[in-house]
Amino acid sequence: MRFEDELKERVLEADQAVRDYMPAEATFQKTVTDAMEYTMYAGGKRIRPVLMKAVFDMFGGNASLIRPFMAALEMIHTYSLIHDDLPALDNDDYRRGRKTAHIVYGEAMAILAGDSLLNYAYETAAKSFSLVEKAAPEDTPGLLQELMVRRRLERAMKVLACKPGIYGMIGGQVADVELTGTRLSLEQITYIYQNKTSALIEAAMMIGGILAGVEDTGIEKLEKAGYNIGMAFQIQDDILDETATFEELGKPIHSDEKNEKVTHVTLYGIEQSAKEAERLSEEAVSIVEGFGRDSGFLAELITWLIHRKN
Ligand code: GRG
Repeated sequence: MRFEDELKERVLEADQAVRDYMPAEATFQKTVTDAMEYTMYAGGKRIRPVLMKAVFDMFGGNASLIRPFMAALEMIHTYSLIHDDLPALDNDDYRRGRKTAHIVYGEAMAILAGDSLLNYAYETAAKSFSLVEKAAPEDTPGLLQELMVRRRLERAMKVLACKPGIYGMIGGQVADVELTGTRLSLEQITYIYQNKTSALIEAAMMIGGILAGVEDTGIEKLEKAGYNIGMAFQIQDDILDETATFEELGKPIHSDEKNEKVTHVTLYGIEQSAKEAERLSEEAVSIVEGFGRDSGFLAELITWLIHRKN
């Protein structure tokens, strides 16, 4: 299948996992579930769950246990975007081609919608435990196998809890906020990108591998590949902020300049930054190819990410 067609199919698959696990009912909390859906269904690229599933498939994972994790990671990512756009942070009016959640629902509801997505992500991932007995027969032929699957779920939960936290995405965001307006060093930029952006991509790669039964040294390699992909992804994000149009991005351009943010592009210029994104991305491709599995789609996806236009 052509890469573009497979990507479309896989984005639909990720989107369906998200839709299947979003809250189905609401009474007095309906405004907040509306605000959650408003941003969730605004047309994000679904890169993180697509990466997770691509790794899982590469290692021959074959159970539905991954679907709650795909949905959960996209919920965490979407919460971070809603909060990132708030007046106290980037104060952006547009995201994913639409007015941001706080513009439409007000600041209080946007804060609560972000909080709700974060909590609901863990409610969702925890549902995977009740799927163990219903999982594909080859995953549960006996008690020992069932214990092994539960152990994988526990490890995946741990990654899902740590990577978005203070030693991951939040840590990066704290440094980003505190250092805004200062002349950043490469070390500071690397810390911010590694945590703010790579942490969730590392989580996607690691959870895909853990649920497919990859051993510890393999998970370390997947984490490293996720680091590289995230760094390259963020550098491309910086480049697009300078070179793309509002229509392409679905959000304001030159927002880094507006927010006085020093980026990789500020330090090195577009050409050098593009070269660095390419280097990081090529290294990630060679890590996934090194597993000796059918890495065709995953390798093309990693390369596509640094040539994307939004
Ligand atoms: C808890 C107050 C509070 C804030 C958390 C952690 C955080 C805010 C924000 C980080 C969010 C951020 C802007 C990360 C940068 C990563 C990045 C380039 C995100 C955009 O990801 P895409 O391009 O977005 O995958 P789509 O819309 O396609 O899903």
